[in-house]
Amino acid sequence: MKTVAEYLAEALIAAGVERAYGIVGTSVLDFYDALSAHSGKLEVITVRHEQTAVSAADAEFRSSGKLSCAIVHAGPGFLNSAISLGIAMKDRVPLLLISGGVKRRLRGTDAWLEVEQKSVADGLVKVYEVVNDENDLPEVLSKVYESMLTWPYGPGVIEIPEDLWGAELSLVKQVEPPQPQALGDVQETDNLIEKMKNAEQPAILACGELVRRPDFNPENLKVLSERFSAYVITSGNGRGAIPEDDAMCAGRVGFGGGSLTADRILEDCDFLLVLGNELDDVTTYGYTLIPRGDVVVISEDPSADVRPLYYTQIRADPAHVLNELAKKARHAETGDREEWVKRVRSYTDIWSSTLSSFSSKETKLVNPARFFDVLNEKLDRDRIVVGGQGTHVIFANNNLKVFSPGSYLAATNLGAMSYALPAGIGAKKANPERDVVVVAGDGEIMMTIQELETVKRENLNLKIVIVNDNSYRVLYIKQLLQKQGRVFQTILENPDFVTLSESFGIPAMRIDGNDQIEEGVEFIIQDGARLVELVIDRDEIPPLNLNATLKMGSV
Ligand SMILES: Cc1ncc(C[n+]2csc(CCOP(=O)(O)OP(=O)(O)O)c2C)c(N)n1
Repeated sequence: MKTVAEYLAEALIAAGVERAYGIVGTSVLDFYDALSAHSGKLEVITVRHEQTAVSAADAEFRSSGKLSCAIVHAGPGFLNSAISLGIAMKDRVPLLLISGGVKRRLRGTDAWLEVEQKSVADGLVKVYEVVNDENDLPEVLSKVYESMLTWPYGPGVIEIPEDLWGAELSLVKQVEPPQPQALGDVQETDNLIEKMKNAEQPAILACGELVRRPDFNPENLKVLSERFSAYVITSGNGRGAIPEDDAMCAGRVGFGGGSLTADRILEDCDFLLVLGNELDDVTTYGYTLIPRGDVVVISEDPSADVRPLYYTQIRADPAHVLNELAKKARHAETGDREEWVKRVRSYTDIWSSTLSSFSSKETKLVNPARFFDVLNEKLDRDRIVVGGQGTHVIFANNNLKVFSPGSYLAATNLGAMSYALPAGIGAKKANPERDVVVVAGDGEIMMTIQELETVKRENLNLKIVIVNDNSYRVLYIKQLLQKQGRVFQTILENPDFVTLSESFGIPAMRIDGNDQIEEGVEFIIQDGARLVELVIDRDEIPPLNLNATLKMGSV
């Protein structure tokens, strides 16, 4: 006979879950005890805040496509995980959260630890199940897997009351996550090929929904794009759908680190094929920068129904449709689009020269763009870049390229600060051989700085760059530009990041001049965890589509 704790531990292992991140508490102590017997197969990693547990599990899926797990204590532990559940939900990332719950006999008595967890989770998770009877667990597990891994993907929670862990199941049934379903032929693909053929200025928007699908094949995106000179622009989640040094990749589109080339293509194309769920307010600067041409969205995401743009929608798995389209594109007549190619080249030239003039600018303090340009050259091609929320993420977008799907991680659609370091931890655990770089602002990192202890204890070879402008700069800049310079509550004082990092046992270096850039990059790429603080001037506005950004803020 297996107890609930033993059954769940073994079921997770059978489902291929390799790691669980969490913080222990009385409500999950029995589960920890069961897991201790399986540590060779399922590694348990203690973190220093529950939001880290969930975002680390989230980052594992984004960067490796494998399901991961978090464990939290009832009540306070669960509440601490809320922001990370929201981040995963908005970016359509599956992960399993196991939460303790109050003992069944105390439920509804306003007991110690008791809050309405399920109500709190409403809208933050795809599925929330409370197990009331030990024999329900296999069915609950199978229901949760099914829901998390059916599009839209999202986090799932299983709440287990403290008194249930030791109960023995009378029937033990093996439960595994569902296998992806192959879909039948999509009728509309001939029609789409015709639209591509007839377009003079075609483009493709690659979204998170495309890259997260198991059937996504980047080669096919390249074929479709090359055959029709349909430039690929991406959302934040779609970065790496096509290598960012590929001639057909025009970069990330939209607010918070878009390339001007991509923004212009979005506006100018006469046919936009959207593969996925993110023709949204982020990619269109709050719908102020919208495609002038025909738009077809291929998505199974419910958000496609509520977006205020008019377009044709085909409900289908975008990866599957892409594969069909690529097959047909190989034999289709594709036409000549010399004018379009020339025009895009002129956009690219303008944007490249804007970026390089910013990088070569002599600055009072360090020029962060130049630092990231040098770092970009030194990292392995299969690097993973993790960005925070704020102006600093512009550098993670503009100056650090990624070359494969799932290689750029950020809380794109919740727009949440505090994701970068937790996600860096999960990404590195799941990909120990790959370079993982966390790009965080001073405001961003101060929300989770305690996780340096996890980085040290886990001996993670993680690279952390703090872009320190001693401010919540994105809001500071808005106050300068939109509030007639009335700066209020956006200037900060920070600890000495180098001493702080060293106190955790992580070697660190401060760079406050451009003459230290080379040395700083050499320092950070050394083996082992390293932290570099870039001291920058908050008044140097980085390259971005300022007009679109300001317009977005004013409507
Ligand atoms: C959890 C959370 N709180 C507040 C905000 C609003 N916000 C967005 S960016 C930002 C400032 C970020 O500061 P920092 O990390 O230093 O980045 P910078 O803009 O200075 O590069 C704030 C307060 C948010 N997005 N998320």
